[in-house]
Amino acid sequence: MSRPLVMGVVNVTPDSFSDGGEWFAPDAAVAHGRELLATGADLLDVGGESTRPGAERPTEAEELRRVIPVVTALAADGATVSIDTMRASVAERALDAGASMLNDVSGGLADPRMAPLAAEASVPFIAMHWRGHSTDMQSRAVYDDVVAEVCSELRHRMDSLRDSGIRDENLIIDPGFGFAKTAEHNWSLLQRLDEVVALGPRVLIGTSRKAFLGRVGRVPGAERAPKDRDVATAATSLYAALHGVWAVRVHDVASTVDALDVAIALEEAR
Ligand code: PMM
Repeated sequence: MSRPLVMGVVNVTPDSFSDGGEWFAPDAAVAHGRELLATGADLLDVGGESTRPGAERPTEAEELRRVIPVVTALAADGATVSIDTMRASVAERALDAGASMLNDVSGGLADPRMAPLAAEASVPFIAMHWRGHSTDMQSRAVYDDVVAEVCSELRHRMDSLRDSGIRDENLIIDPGFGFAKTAEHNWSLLQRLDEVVALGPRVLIGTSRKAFLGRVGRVPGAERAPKDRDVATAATSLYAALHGVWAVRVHDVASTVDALDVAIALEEAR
């Protein structure tokens, strides 16, 4: 087993479900990114658009205003910065500001200029399984076999991204926990993560603080608040490590680093 990388989330948004508003001021976001690095993050993912179900999109100008100063400062510190955006224009400006990785939750579907940009820039590109924008994505959470369908849709996406010129070594895939998925879909995807890993490219997962983890062990209707889901998130990080993922995207880096240290200790005891 190799230890997955830990990607720390820096949301520069007023309305993310997990930490909405908390790091909205650029200085607060930069300080938060530095804290995540100090607690063991290998990479930072800076995003300016909330993708919680039902969220409205910010304008391009607003998204740029949110993320560019934060990317600039963290990259200047020497951090490996990924930009979480569906807009090629934002991705391009973030690369100019020092980002070295693209994270597109639409896998290049939302903006036809994204894949050519990623190919031209020749940087790692995270392509997540996606069926549509957050405003109505939960109506698309309809599957006969969620794992088979997510894998098949990711395979098509990978073919299309390769056709756009993205090289295999730069391709990273993500099954997209919570995006057009119910809690049951998320559990099936986690339980059959091996099938996603078997697709070939490196895999990143983002289960952090998502609603399905808020319900685990609770009676129906009683949910943990997003901030009380970090222990459950760390458990999924350990599970994902044992199933061969390349990286986990988390809000609370310290708890996931502890869980991964357990995975490493187990490996060393073999
Ligand atoms: N989840 C969110 C945002 N960006 N990116 C990837 N690659 N995978 C995810 O699962 C993912 C993502 C939503 O969570 P947040 O905005 O509260 O961090």
